Amino acid sequence: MSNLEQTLSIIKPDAVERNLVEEIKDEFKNNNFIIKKEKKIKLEKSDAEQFYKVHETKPFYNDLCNYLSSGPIVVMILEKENGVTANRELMGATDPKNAEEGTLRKKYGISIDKNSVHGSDSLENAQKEISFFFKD
Ligand code: IDP
Ligand code: MG
Repeated sequence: MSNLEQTLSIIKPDAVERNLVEEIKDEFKNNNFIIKKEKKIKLEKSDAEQFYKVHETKPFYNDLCNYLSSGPIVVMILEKENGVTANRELMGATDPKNAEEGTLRKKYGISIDKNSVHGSDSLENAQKEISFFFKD
């Protein structure tokens, strides 16, 4: 049975800064994701704090929010069969050091904070994150 899912992807400041946007979008397209919507934006710190609210008690929360709001990002709605999990698999582990060969974070990530991409971790969070960035 078909299980088409939408998920939220972000190309983070480190990757935008290194001009990797087109290359990373091609990775998604080559892995049969459809980019339904996309926009390049720069967040205010308060936006990043709201987006990463689940992490507010973590020691890295402040740095994380400073980082995500430090430069332009590209946010996308991706669609694919089992899209949420498929995107997490394509991204690889949070820390590029632990990411498997061929994953985006292995290929492009610099460090655990500058790990190039964000992807929703569940269908419920995907829906929340999509409506956070795309209001219609
Ligand atoms: P995820 O992006 O793989 O879903 P999360 O645990 O949701 O990972 O963490 C959100 C982001 O916070 C990560 O992508 C990473 O950039 C950053 N982060 C996670 N754990 C650490 C840490 O221990 N130190 C610094 N940054 C971290
Ligand atoms: Mg996460």
